[in-house]
Amino acid sequence: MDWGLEAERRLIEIARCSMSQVGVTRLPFTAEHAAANAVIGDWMGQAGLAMHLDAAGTLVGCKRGPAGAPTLLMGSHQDSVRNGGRYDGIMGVALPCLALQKLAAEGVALPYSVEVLAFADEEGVRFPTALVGSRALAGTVDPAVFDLTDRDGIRMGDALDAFGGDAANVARIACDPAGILGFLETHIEQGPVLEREDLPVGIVTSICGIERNAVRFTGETGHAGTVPMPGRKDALVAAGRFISAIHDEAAQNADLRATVGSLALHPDVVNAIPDRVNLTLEIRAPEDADRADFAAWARVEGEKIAAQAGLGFVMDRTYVQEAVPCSPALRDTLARAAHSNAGRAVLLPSGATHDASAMADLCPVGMVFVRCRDGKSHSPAEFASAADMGVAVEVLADCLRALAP
Ligand code: HGY
Ligand code: MN
Ligand code: MN
Repeated sequence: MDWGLEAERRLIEIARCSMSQVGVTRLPFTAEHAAANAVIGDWMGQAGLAMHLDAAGTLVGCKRGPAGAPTLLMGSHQDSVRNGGRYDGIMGVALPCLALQKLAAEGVALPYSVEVLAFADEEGVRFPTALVGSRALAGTVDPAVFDLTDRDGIRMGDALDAFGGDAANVARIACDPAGILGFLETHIEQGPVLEREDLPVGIVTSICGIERNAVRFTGETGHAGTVPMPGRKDALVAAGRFISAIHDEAAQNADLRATVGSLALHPDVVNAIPDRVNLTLEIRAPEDADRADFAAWARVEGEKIAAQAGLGFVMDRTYVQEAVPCSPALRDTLARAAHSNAGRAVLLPSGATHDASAMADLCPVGMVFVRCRDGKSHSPAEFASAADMGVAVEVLADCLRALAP
């Protein structure tokens, strides 16, 4: 079998489980998610895995090893952003299934159990939270998240229960770390490094830390034609100065990313001065200290800009995830497999977050990146080649053979 071509065929097929015609939109606990799980169930069946849906809505494919042997966890998320690509997340479900199918076809019996996990919700697009499936296995889910609602006011707990999960008993699926060998995630790189290195795969060293802040500037509205320019308390002008300062300051640190991804103003009419601006400030960095320092600087800068114009300023952190180092042992095993299949192994940090970020609270984690055309992701233009995915399947298979309990 050409494992890369089969991966491409499978990802084209499952991309049809989408609310959108342009790109992939597959949100958790929806009809599209159910349709995708039917396809994933077929992949798992072909790999000889027994399937079940766990309380957090994760589709679990399991192959038992010798009695008492530990379990290696693999997988990624089935959900996407709106109008996203057909590789982000779901590639990390397809490729482990193919690697296990390949090993079975070669008669390889692994000395440990294996589970492939198709997590329901990593992106946090439908509900304002993320990583519910991986956090459930790590035992770190805050039960309050099940009361969060989507745009239609549907509670995440109700959506999960209606889908076949069991929000009230999610705590029961937390894994015992003693029985887990580790978690291996395969993911499209979503960046330009492997293309620049002209390599099909790379091995991840660490996953960035991330925090999200809700920021508000408060001024005074007034008639656009009668209020003189001097002395205006224009919230949007202050927010604009803040956003420019954020961009210029973040550019001083090559590893740090700061993004104002959403903004809303009030009263948002053509002939009135904005008196309120709400925006989100997301900060990411491989080092948590750099992220914290930048957030502290941003707060002082926002207060200074607001004070200069006599405006109010509020900055509240709404989400934080610490930076996660990958396991050196898993990293080195993956690097050896990458070296033997691609001739060279490049190590790189991940600027995107992943389910591995949450699984690191449970067990050692390792990640394989697959080359991403033009570094484009969270877009219909996202693309990984069949040949590169074929190399990734070989890397996974070699890593599985090399791992010992
Ligand atoms: O935002 C991220 O890094 C991930 O794609 N959820
Ligand atoms: Mn994503
Ligand atoms: Mn992803």
